[in-house]
Amino acid sequence: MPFPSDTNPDNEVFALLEKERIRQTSGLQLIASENFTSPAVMHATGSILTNKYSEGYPGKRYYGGNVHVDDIESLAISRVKQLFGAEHANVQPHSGASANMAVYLGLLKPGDTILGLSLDHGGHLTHGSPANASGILYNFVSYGVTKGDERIDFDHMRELALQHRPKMIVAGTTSYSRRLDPEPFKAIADEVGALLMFDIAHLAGLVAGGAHPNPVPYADIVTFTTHKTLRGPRGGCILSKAQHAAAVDKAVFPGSQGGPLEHVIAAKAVAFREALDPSFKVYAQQIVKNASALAEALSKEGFRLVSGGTDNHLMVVDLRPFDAECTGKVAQLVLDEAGITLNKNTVPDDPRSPFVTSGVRIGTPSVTTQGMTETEMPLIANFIARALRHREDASAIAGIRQEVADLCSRFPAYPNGL
Ligand code: DSN
Repeated sequence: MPFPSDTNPDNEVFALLEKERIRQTSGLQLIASENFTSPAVMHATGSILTNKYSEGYPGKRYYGGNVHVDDIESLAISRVKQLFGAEHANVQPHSGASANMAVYLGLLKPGDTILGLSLDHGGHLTHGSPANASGILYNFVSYGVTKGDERIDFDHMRELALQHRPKMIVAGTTSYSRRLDPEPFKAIADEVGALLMFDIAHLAGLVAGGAHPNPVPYADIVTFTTHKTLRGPRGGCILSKAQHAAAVDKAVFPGSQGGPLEHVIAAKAVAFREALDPSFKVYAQQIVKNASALAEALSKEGFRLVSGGTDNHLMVVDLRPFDAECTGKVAQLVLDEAGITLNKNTVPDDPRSPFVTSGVRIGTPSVTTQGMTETEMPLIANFIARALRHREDASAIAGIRQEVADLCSRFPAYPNGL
């Protein structure tokens, strides 16, 4: 029986997909949590595995026909364990949020106390935001960054840990530009007898490529997404010490998820193999070099970098010294018009709401995948500065958009097409 789309193609959806392909490849993608994944990863994501149900784990499935699925999931598990040196891996979480919630479910009880970095100082919704299930179900206490150097305030965090005796400490960030050394987190967790969870959603590719310290030897649990610096498909993953393996697996399935997305798990396996390739180390180092160069160039253009700069793939830019009237919301809209995609972001203790903000977050994973280096970063900083200075001038913005497109055409994300 033919599929309806065989004879009546869905031009509506596919025309929109084509527009999105053009948007992604003709503009600068500077969202720190995005990347261009490889054609091989996309191929696996769009593969025949989308047809298959496979609740359970390799060798212990509820449905038949999982012989090849078992091999694929086992491959993903063994590759990711090798990549990070982990004792146990669960590759089924649909996302980073699902991974984090499964960890809390598996290792804690509702109402337990957890320490997490506050959202407006660079943490994540699932690190205890009152708007998120993590903050609704668990007693999160937030630590933050210092007012002076805008780096994690470990003295205050230790005081909070001694005062609240958390069951778990969550280390991990979404908009924090500095190294996250595992040792101080581990020391405080050990002092108060707390479990240590590291959420390296943003940093996974840098850790895999050796450009950032690996928390796996220190932490009870490490969670991450596979689609950011790691450059895989959209999805999540949990690594743990062997002693937590059964609790983690039970919390993912049947605790919080049903059928795993085996097409995405196949794509994760492909991405893990790519990250094991020696060239990935070069890529990870280049992301960091590009971020440093971009931060320096933005400073020269008059922007203030939160914490003064970056050690990783991203920077948070405080727009106020550049132009007190230019909010993050306005900057995001203007830069969109100029073909530069980034996101508004609060700065620490931002007087403006998260819908308006005083800053933007900028990341270099995507432009680095395109092959840009330190040479191109001052150009990008200049596009951003000029667009924001001339934000009322439509022809100036159109001109910058063309310059952006010209730059991107010299660095195609997919030189062999898609
Ligand atoms: N949305 C992700 C980010 O942009 O950092 C976090 O989940």
